[in-house]
Amino acid sequence: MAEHFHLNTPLLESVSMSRRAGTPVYLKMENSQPSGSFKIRGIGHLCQQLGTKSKGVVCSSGGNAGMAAAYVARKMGVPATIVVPSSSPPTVIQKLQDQGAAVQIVGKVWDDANAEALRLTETEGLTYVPPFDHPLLWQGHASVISEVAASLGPSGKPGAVVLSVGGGGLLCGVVQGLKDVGWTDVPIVAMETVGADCFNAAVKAGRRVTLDDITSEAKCLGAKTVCEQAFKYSQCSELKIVSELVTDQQALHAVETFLDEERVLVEMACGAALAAVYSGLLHRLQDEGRLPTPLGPLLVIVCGGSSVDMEQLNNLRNKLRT
Ligand code: PLV
Repeated sequence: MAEHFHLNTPLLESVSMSRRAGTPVYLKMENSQPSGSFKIRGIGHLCQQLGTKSKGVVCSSGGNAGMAAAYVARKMGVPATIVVPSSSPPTVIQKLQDQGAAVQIVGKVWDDANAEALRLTETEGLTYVPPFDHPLLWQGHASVISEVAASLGPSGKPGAVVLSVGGGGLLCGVVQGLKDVGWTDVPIVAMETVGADCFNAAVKAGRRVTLDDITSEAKCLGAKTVCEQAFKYSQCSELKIVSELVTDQQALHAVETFLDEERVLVEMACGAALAAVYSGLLHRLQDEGRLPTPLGPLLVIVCGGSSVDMEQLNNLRNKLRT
């Protein structure tokens, strides 16, 4: 069996984003993972630790965790059941089936699908693969930072890391990675969209809160409650985590600009992070003294995502531009 399932992804310097940000911008291209997103790092690691003798895995997902679980299960020769909410576009369901997974569509948002996955764990004896809330996932995701450290070399420490937050698994993994390489003083800009903002809501309330609904089109950020570890990190004085929101329009604009300038199509979930650069948010954070000026090289985790194609992009344009 392969040592791990993920790839060491390219770290690209973006000239056009650097010009906008006023500092070198490095893109960690997680869109080029075999499953289309960073999720394979954590899920590959978790499945290797838990799933080898499993009679099957079950994963609840907004789409991308499911893609990673289906890919890994196929490689391990283990059956996979992926439970997705009805918000998942048909293209994702098709891609999951192409990976050999059995797909169940349950409920309106990820939380509903997750309840069904947990039920199947009990009734069918399947191994539960959580999409964001497990220490083994975070340990797997942490490799994204050790790769960056290896690529940038000893003098290449980032000035800040920009990433997207759904349930908080990527955030926890990046914090873990920063700890592993001794970069805990590097600020993290944690991006969400308005309407898929469970981390921002928790930071504002000073406690974890459960959103009433997911109203953003960034469905893969659509967990109603952030995981406890992500909230704990937000309260930790040794870390600097800046939680920020963009609108769906700003996230879509970022997806379109990224496609134009970098020739790569990513999901709205990823557009949220890219919008930190394209919307001018970083400059505002610097003006407010919440990020240093000058800022060192900016590391943007291009988390990727498979829930997008030209048709989906056109649908989003029509929906968000009316
Ligand atoms: N998506 C999860 C959770 O959905 C999933 O099941 O696929 N960027 C992309 C492209 C993602 O797919 C996700 C999570 C994130 C960012 C956020 O990662 P997280 O959940 O670890 O904070 C409900």
